[in-house]
Amino acid sequence: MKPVSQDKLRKLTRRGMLRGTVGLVGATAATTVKADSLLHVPPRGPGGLLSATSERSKFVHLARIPESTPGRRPVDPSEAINAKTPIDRLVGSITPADLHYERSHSGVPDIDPAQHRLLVHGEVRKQLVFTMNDLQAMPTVSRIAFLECTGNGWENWKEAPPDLTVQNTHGLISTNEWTGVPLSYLIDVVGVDPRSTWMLAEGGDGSAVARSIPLTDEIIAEGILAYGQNGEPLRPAHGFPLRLFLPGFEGNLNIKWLRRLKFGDRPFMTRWETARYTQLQADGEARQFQLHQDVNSVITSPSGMMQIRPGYNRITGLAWSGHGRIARVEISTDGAKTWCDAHLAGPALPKAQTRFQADWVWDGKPTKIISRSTDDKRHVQPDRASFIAKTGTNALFHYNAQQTWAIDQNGQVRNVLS
Ligand SMILES: Nc1nc2c(c(=O)[nH]1)N[C@H]1C(S)=C(S)[C@@H](COP(=O)(O)O)O[C@H]1N2
Ligand SMILES: [Mo]
Repeated sequence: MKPVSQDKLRKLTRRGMLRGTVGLVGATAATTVKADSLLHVPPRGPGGLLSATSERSKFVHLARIPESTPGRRPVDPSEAINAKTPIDRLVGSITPADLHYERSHSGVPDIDPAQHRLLVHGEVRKQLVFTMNDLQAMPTVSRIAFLECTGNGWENWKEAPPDLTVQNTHGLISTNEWTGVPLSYLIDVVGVDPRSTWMLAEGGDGSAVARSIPLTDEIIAEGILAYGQNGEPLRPAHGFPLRLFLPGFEGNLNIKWLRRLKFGDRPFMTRWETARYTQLQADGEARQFQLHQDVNSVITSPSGMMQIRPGYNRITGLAWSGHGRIARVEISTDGAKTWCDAHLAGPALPKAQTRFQADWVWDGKPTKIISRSTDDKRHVQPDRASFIAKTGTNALFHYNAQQTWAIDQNGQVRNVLS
């Protein structure tokens, strides 16, 4: 990008301030130089050795946050149940596989793919056991899509701890490319009885996570028996050698270390959909099988615990919806009084995280910044007050209210409810 002179930058920022809007004005803080010269550019140097696999630069520090209970770091690493993605530090919309968030209920089993088997039984014409070789000989699909734990955002149900980062509040979502056998293909191979309306998927880990999955047109058309993740075999943490991947549906249904699919005409009512993963409503009734992940977004920069300066600041973040494509993201920099469209950067793929950005000139006065997304099915991300009015504060899952970041007079960014 061509550097912008200080003079022009001042004009741009003044224009931005006068209009009090956000947009893509192309302001930059680069230094202006007088001549075409390498004077300001460090010299070249000798290179290091090539290696079998490449590592991140020693200047780049990216790590997931392991958690024991929501918001608490485990004292003993064996107590971790979650590891959250550093979404404040990533660019674009794809999550590196080693930084994909993780939720494992009883650790990561060490499975030899040569020994692994998938049993398919119940209301089918042929009950079959598949090896990984059998599955890998079948036609494949690849799909870039997000995976999100239904617990993502639960820190802010009742209160907003001010010292949380966006990794703490929204780190249970990631976007990868998933490759495997279309569920519809497997259904044809075993000859699922048309009266089968549900499928039980069971994992091969100690906790035996098992979920009943309704065989809707959407799930049959889009489900994948995945063995590939970002171009390589699944990582053990994410289900090696085989997992179920259901784009747009709650994380828990995406059974890892998949060992069994059973077809039937009613839900199997496992403890994971009776005791766990139900939603306690405001009226005390519990809601079952709330399966889609709703439209959502969050500003990842500036975000919780960052410090900004008056003047030009680029706002960027991620938006997603389990119902389809992100159609629009709006941003408010005045505490939800006025809204402006953000720019969607990169592809807005269906059921994938979509990067958005906007230029902003901060006048140095305390304010609040918020994003609000809309998907192509016209779902609009709710503000917190209307979300809580509808759901109450007893629930734990599927929090998708707008996230507010407050900025004080020192430029310190904090998590607040609204
Ligand atoms: N077998 C099995 N499958 C599982 C789980 C598990 O603990 N065991 N966790 C579930 C939950 S709660 C989520 S959010 C996703 C997390 O997938 P990831 O760890 O690849 O991000 O896997 C789901 N599938
Ligand atoms: Mo989850």
